[in-house]
Amino acid sequence: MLNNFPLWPEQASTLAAHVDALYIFLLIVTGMMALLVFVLIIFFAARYRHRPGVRAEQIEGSNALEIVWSTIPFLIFMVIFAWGAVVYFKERTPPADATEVYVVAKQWMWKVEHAEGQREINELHVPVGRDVKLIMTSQDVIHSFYIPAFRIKQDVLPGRYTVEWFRATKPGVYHLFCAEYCGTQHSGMVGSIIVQEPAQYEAWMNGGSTGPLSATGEKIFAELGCATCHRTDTQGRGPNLQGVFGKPVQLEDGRTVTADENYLRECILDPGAKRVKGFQPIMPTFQGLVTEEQVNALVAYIKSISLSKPADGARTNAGLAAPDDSDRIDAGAKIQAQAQSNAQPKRSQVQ
Ligand SMILES: [Cu+2]
Repeated sequence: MLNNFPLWPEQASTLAAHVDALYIFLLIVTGMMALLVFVLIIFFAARYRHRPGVRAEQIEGSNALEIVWSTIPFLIFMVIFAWGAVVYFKERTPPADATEVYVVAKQWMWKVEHAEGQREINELHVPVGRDVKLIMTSQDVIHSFYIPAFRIKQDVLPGRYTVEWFRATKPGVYHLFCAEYCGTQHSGMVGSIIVQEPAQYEAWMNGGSTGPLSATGEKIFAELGCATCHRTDTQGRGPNLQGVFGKPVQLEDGRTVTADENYLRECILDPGAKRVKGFQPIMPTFQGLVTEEQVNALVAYIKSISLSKPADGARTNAGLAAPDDSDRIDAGAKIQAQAQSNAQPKRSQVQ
């Protein structure tokens, strides 16, 4: 009987139990408070009811009572706050080694692309027991990627990436909903999360792929001519992109930003916004020239040339961060010097 009348969705991710525990705690606390209020209303109504010949008398306040009924709720609220913060940070912090999947939302479908190149629409295949990080954007309006059984939901915005992650704990097929009203067919913007045993998943993954997303990105990088400026030596007119991902980048305006997915994306679509120190504003925007999927592929490619050896990742990050940056800045200075020295002979030739 109770199986046919579930109170909440199945718990199918490592986060689900944490969210449910907090939710049940909130239900118990608020339920007990509501009960207390109702009991006191009935008790006081009976105890202090109007009686013939008895007059109401003024009751002075009680400091002890006020301290008690302020302190206890305060402590309960602080427990809710701290517990909620712990669950929130768990949900908001994808593990560093999570498998990355790109999601593009549009009216009214979900387009999914795996790092290995597999593409899906309104479906997402994932293996059980592996951390999966979704890097999501929208090509039109705001959507929201909601998997009730995993207890995760994240808005998907046009013009930037948002991220959510999960680790599925049970094979099965779970609902995917758009949870942000996004137009007439919003209610039809649904899909399935298909959680498979690792062997099954590998078999699915090996069928009909178009090649790794990063290889697609490399092809686009070449086709768009990016490589003519973003050279892998120090002679390029644009920054060398090898090893850039995840590192701090010094900007022309003095700020330092981290080269994450959103930064790379912004550099492709609005190159002037956060220009790297030492480089000229010569890069054209690719806004309107590349699709969201192509931007994802380019970002995946730039990441792949930064993180090619995950095993050495920590050492590379620590050891090369500073030299990389200074190389890039040196390169910029060299280019400026070159530009000046190039300009000189040209002028003399003209004369
Ligand atoms: Cu939607």
